[in-house]
Amino acid sequence: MEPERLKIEAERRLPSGRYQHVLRVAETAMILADRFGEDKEKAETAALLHDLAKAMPKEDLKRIVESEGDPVAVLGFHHELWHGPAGAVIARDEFGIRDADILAAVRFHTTGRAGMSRLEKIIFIADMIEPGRNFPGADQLREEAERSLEDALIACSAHSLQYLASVRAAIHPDTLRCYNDSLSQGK
Ligand code: DGI
Ligand code: FE
Ligand code: FE
Ligand code: FE
Repeated sequence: MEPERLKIEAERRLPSGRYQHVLRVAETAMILADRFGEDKEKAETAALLHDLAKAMPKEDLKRIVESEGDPVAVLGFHHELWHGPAGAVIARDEFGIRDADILAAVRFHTTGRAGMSRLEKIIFIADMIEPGRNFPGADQLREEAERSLEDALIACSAHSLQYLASVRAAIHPDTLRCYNDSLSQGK
C-alpha cells in the first residue's frame, strides 16, 4: 500500500499528537534502514502501521486479540501491550498487508522478542528514539543507534526493562526474552 494512503489512514484513526509520532517514527525508521541495510519502503510501511490500533477502545483491542487466540499471550498483561498484536491483525485484514516481516514488526513493536529480524529491530528502536521522545537517557539511545543496531537494541531494551521495574509494572516474557537475546548479539 502507498505511504500516502497509510498516512491518511493513520491520521484518520489517531489523535494528532499520536499521528505526528507515527510520522516521526517513519522518518527515523527510514534513516535506520538506510544506515543498516534494510528496505526503506518496508521500514516506512511498518512504521506507519505500528500504532494504528493505539487509540481503539480496550474492549475492541481485546476482541481482536482474542479472535486470534491471543497467540503472544498479551491479554494477561497491561492493555498497553494489546495495540501491537491488534494492529497487526488490522494491517493484515483491513490493509491486505501480507509481508510477514512487516506484520511481525507491528505485532512485536512494544515488547520486542527473541530473534527479531532487522526490520523488527528498526521499528522497535525507531519508536523509542524518534525526535519527539525526550525522556532522560534518550540521547544516549540515539548515539548507540548511530553505530550499531545490535547495541542500540541492548540499550533500548535495558532502558525499557529498568523503566518498567521502576514503576513496578509486570514484565511480559517477550520483553525479557528480547533483552536476554539482545545481549547475545551485541558487543
Ligand atoms: O505506543 P507507543 O507509546 O509509541 O510505544 P510502545 O508501544 O513501545 O509502548 C507502550 C507502553 O508499553 C510503554 O509505556 C511501555 C509499555 N511496555 C513495554 N513493554 C512492557 C510494557 N508494559 C508492561 N506492563 N510490560 C511490558 O513488558
Ligand atoms: Fe506502540
Ligand atoms: Fe516501543
Ligand atoms: Fe509508537
